[in-house]
Amino acid sequence: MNLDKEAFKQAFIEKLQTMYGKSIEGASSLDRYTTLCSVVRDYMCKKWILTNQQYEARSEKQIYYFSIEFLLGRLLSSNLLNLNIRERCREALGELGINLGELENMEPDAGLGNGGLGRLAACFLDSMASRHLPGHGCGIRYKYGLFEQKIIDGHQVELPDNWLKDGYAWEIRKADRSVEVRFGGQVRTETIKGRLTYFHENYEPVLAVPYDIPIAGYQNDTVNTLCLWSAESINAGSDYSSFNRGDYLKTVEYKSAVESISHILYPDDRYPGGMVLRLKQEYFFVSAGLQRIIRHYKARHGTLSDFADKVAIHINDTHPALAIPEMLRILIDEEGMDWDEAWEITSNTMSYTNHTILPEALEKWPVDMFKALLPRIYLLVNEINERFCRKLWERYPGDWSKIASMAIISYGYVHMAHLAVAGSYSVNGVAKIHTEILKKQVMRHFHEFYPRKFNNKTNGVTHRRWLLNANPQLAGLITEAIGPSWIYHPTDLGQLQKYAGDSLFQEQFAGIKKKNKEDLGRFIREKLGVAVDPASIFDVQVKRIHAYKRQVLNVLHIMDLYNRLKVNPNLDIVPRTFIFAGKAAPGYIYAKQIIKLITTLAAVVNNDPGIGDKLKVVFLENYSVSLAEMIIPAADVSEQISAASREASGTGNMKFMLNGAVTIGTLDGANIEMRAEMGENNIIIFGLTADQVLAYYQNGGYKSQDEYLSNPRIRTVVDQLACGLSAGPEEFKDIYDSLLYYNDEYFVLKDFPAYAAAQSKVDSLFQRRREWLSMAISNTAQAGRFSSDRTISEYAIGIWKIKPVIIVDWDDIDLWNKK
Ligand code: 26V
Repeated sequence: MNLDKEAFKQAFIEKLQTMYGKSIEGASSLDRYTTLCSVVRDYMCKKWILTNQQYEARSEKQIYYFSIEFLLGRLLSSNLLNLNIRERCREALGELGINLGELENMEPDAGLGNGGLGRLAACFLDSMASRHLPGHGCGIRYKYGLFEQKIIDGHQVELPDNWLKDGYAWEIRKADRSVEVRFGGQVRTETIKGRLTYFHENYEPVLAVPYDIPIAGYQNDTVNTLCLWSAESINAGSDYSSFNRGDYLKTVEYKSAVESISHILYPDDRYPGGMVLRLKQEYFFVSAGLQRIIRHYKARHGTLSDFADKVAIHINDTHPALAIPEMLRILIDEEGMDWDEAWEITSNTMSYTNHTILPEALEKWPVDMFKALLPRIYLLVNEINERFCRKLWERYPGDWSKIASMAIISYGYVHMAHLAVAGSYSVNGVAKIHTEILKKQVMRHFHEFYPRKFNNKTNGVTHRRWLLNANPQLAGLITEAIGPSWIYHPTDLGQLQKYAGDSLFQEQFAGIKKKNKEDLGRFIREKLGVAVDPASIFDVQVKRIHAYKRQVLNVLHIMDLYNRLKVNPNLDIVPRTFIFAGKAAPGYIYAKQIIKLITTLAAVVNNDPGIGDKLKVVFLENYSVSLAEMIIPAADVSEQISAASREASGTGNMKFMLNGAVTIGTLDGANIEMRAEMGENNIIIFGLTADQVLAYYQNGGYKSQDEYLSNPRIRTVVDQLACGLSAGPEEFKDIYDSLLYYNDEYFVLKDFPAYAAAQSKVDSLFQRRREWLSMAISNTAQAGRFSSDRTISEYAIGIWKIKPVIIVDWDDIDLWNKK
């Protein structure tokens, strides 16, 4: 399809007529937005079909990325960019009297993720398509994404995120590709022709309906697929015994129980023990995804014996680890393979990424619950476990404690990480230090047993969304200076390094930062009624609210700064605007207290006439991908201050670096590799190292009261948590107690002096304007390694063994020839 400006206008007008029976004048903004998406989707569809045809025809290996979260954010703007029709579209709409930016802002965020893990999956989809890789996503089409956060009287209040209420323009329901997923019931065995055969009976069937979303690569004709599954009840009248036919109420109850599977995304929470629905979700999408992939493969190839040479399946954290026993089930029960062959194919297909070492986040399921919900899968996990433990016994005869610590089923639980390691050919961490901690500590026994499975793949982010799209002016300046090659080869950003000290370039860079800060400043004023000064340092910490990420350390430092300003109003500091955003899991009381602490501090500081413009604190509600796209380009300082060893990688840190913010951070996660790229003069590092933190953990922690008693600045701010800032001693009790009475698990007080010193360094560096700008430019210049294009190429070569498949759209080439 040739989509020049006139053709676009025509298509838009016709679409509006056929979809809504309206003219442009009579159409609402929502009508116009939906129409635009529909025109863009039509344009993608041809390339989508072409991509699938060419993948089939060339029979190259494909990869399916299984993830319980895909945090896509908005797609209109990135689709226009990737399809290279943005300017045409803007002009055409302009001639019709329609503003493109306004329509872009109509799009709801697809917030189908909690944070880093889900956003990483979305960046990977963009990079796979942009690097010509035949790679697709498989997940759940949650009716409600992560809750919408409102701040009311300083507290977080959660509202349902009804993102589908006006329909979703990018998805296509493929009802004919639906499959059945089975829960509960019993397993009966029978020996048929000498073979033990398993029959799953009296189960509850659930219909899994796929919704496909096209994922366009950057200006390259590739359109991959993200398949999200929705749970529906199978029509009444079909034959299953637990369904009480003719009973209307039971039918309705059953229907809503089934649909609840894809109803809502679970927030990262301290799992209060087994949640059946979550386990159902995990099995639901994995089973549906595998059935679709295997069915399609069999239809094309007739046999599954070469499956692992043609298909790779990636398990994003342990949530999809049931893909391992589910694939065995399909191969053994449905395809009649024997165990050894099925195991060989399965374990050569699956690879697994670990995303956290926090012990409370490692998934395990009570055996009784698992067995009742997934009786056949349980038997298979049991068999995997027995065979695995037998091998361990051969290697470590008599070492029961080691074997028990590695078993897949032990002490009444199914351990999902153990299952994932045993059933995959590759296990990777997400930053060098994280992988080392996995190998040497958390999974040391597994590493000893399977040394060659373990490898590192440092995370990345798509520089197209996070720089080209989110910060178009900076992208323009960069292209003016070094040409556009960085868009395809992000390490070419390194050519900017020679401009780091160039005063003309510095001023242009500073001008863009200023403008982004003004835009964000206006937004803050509109939302919160707080006036912030764009000349002040914009110091930003935006991410999930978690104890280990240490928003509390940031807050205590602001309190300390405030106290010092009260004592000495002439204290020589650069005015600062501290910006926070992030959601707390609804059941995580401590994290909710942090939010209340920030908003309480903001009310005190922002309304103190003695402080004036020197200090401002803002908490922006409902952090999301689209809010991040506005905040990050406006940041001067990026706070990456997790307790060392606790943040597996971080990816926000990379987005800030790309946009020329200077990081104040610990030697944790990818911060370490960022420092290695840009050099230690361009990042401000403080605090305990991971080795020090881990050594403290091994010796039962440190005595936080010593810090409290010996440092008067610490004492003052901690006391203020109990009285002074709070409405009463109960208000911030969990935070206060964690610091003083529960031994400060995340070393907030221990790192406080180093952090305060690092913050003064930020202050003095910012005053040396040229030096600061050189640091900021060096950050952007050295950020290329943190593009997810690099990451995804490493996965493709090192793990999946897949090759790029260049999609050719002959029509485009004909058009080109005619030009
Ligand atoms: C889950 C939970 C659940 C229980 C309560 C505590 C807790 C803490 C963290 C998590 C997150 C688990 C998985 C995750 O999102 N990890 C993040 O993955 C990112 C992408 O690899 C990485 O950059 C982040 O450092 C890592 O935290």
